[in-house]
Amino acid sequence: MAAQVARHGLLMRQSFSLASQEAINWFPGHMAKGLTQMQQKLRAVDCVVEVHDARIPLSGRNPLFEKRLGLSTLKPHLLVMNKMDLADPTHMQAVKEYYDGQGVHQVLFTNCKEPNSPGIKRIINKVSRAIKDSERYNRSEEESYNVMVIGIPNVGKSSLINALRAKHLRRSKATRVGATPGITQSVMEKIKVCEDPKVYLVDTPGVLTPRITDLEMGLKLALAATIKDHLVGEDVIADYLLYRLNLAGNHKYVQFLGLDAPTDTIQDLLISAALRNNWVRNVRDHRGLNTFPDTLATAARFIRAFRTGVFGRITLDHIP
Ligand SMILES: Nc1nc2c(ncn2[C@@H]2O[C@H](COP(=O)(O)OP(=O)(O)OP(=O)(O)O)[C@@H](O)[C@H]2O)c(=O)[nH]1
Ligand SMILES: [Mg+2]
Repeated sequence: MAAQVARHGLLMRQSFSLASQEAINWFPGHMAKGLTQMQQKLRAVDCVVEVHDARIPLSGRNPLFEKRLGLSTLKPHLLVMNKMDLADPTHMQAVKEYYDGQGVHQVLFTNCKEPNSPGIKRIINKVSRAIKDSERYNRSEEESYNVMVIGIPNVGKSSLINALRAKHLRRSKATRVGATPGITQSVMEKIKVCEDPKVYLVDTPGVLTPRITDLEMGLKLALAATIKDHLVGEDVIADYLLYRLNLAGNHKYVQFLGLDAPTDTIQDLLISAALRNNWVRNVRDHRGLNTFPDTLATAARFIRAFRTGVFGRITLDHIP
């Protein structure tokens, strides 16, 4: 057992470690194909909007975008931190300053669940400005903009397109959205989202870095649901979540799961919560019906609670 330390009234581990240090490899065919399609479409694009998850503002942005799509150099580029409703609002300014220092000057925070929220309202303006300010802008004949929306899986690229369309055209969903990563599987046809100016958005599949070797970054990406859960394991993701909540002194899970007290041991938490809430599995064998605590389903519930904001607005990255 690693050394423990008292924190917020709980004796807990000092750092998070895993028995297996294997890199996460998730780069299915549709991602490789998608990236090639994006490259091919790039010529017809006036601006690239990169969507990322505001809970992990620094972790997991795909370096392949810079390499293959030449983000900041080839096209005007806007970085949208989505799901701001789930992220700690006190970090927003620090994130903007961090990216400003990195040469990314256009950073916007959005909540796609609210098409009338301030971030969504500002996007079309920002896009038009970025295109007009770019050196390559020398067209006078045509006043329509083509924008490609890119990003890692499940950050809300398709939701952003639908939110803009709802806001500016009062039209319903045009592209499919889902709670698990890998919903959009190929580069789509352009979708009109605004009439004046005429703005068309191209939806693309989420593309993850092919090999995630940084363990903690992989866990943050998994907790934010950008990687399929089973690739990391619900029990491992739940353990990392528990570690992060305890580290922050956030013990809201005690009430949510019906526990007696905080704990830093995931198996204790899962078994107690499963029994308290009757999240059990019945298995019949030669002795009759046996009831087991369903720890995997409990882990999934615990993770889902984080993802829906039950434990509050939490940013997982440390902003320098
Ligand atoms: N809380 C919250 N949820 C959001 C927001 N934007 C999108 N979502 C949810 O996030 C999930 C993923 O949304 P999508 O729009 O499908 O994400 P995507 O980036 O297109 O995903 P892929 O196509 O799989 O790469 C869905 O369950 C959305 O409802 C947001 O601003 N806040
Ligand atoms: Mg999508």
